[in-house]
Amino acid sequence: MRSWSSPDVPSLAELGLGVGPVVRVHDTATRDLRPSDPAETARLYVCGITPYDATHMGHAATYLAFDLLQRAWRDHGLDVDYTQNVTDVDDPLLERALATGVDWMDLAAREIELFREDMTALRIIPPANYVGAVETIDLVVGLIDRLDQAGSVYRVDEDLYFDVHADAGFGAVSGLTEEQMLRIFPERGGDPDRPGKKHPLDCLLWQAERPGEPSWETRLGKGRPGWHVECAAIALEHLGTDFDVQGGGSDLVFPHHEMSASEATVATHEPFAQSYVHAGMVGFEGEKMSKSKGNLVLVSKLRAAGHDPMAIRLALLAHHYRSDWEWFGEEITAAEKRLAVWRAAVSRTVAPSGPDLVTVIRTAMTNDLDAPSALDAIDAWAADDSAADPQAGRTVRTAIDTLLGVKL
Ligand code: 5CA
Ligand code: ZN
Repeated sequence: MRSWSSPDVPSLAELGLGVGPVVRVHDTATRDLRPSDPAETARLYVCGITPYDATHMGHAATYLAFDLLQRAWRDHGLDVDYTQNVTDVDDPLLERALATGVDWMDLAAREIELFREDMTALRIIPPANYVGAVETIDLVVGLIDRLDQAGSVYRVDEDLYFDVHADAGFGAVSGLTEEQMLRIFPERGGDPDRPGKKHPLDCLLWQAERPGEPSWETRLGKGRPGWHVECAAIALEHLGTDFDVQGGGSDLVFPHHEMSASEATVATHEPFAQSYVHAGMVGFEGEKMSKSKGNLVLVSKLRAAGHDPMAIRLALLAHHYRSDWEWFGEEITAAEKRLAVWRAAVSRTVAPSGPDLVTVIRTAMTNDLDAPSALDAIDAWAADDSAADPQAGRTVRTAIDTLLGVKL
């Protein structure tokens, strides 16, 4: 499906500043920082939205994290091949459509369009391949066939399940014990207690048609794909195996990323991804952000209230992508102040050394995307009126655009 338009990402190398260091990011599977340094092209998959609601600050924070990763890779001289999915048919979407009396396809189309607008406003680099589940049914069927050939598929009533223990490495992404998995699984769409399953953690691959729900006629029968196998099929099709980074919010570590990785590995006999990178969860004043609590902080609402999208972006950048944090309303005011200070600072005719600050920003960003440290360094540079580099304003303005995506 259509992606959104890309922000311009200026090249620091073209300003004579060379390239940035190798990017290191935290890998959930090894619980360590890992260098990510492919030969030419970095391959990235990030789990996209389920389009039943508008983009909130948590979604925005997650997509911003992977935008920063792409900027750091590019600054190191790499191309990036980026795929993101849209879960445009799934239980939460169908439930919301039913509850609000809207056609599920119209609901999805409306929310996807709003998401595109929010991402464009926030200057988030778009995926080259933006792929919906609905347009991927054939790919999913193909992957389920491969899993079946590997002997890892079984039937419960008319539905198809994946035998997670067909993958000897099952559990390697999350590092959770079986007890922990069993606790989390039902909270995140799993059905451990369904009679007929071989193991409680086995996950749904194909759901046979249910009355009143959309379905597709395929050689597996009439039905629709399970969630995890969708992302596995899309990633394998567009990126191949053993791609550089599988990303999303930390709520996806288990079961989603664990299951997708196992399914892909059993089907291909190759690793799914090299690193699994997860953004922390954003809450609201001490609570989980959720529609039912009525406390969603929507990017579109902040924009409509007149807040500069670059201030929204700066407010998000003030938190390390891996930390869980809470949104409090005053953050946007602080970000607006910072934006004004920076805009004035880069407009100075002379300023402290630009290249020195660029080195500090690059070091911070390639050290697990440490945006808060980069912001601190820029604040200090903006407050310093001691030196006299006539090029500094231009250099720093470009670096902030290139590496942090903030247009001053
Ligand atoms: N469609 C699936 C992924 S295949 C899904 O999780 N959709 S979502 O709309 O619920 O979330 C979209 C992305 O935002 C996911 O990467 C998810 O991990 C992330 N996300 C969801 N809620 C939050 C939150 N409160 N804070 C940070 N990231 C979040
Ligand atoms: Zn996904």
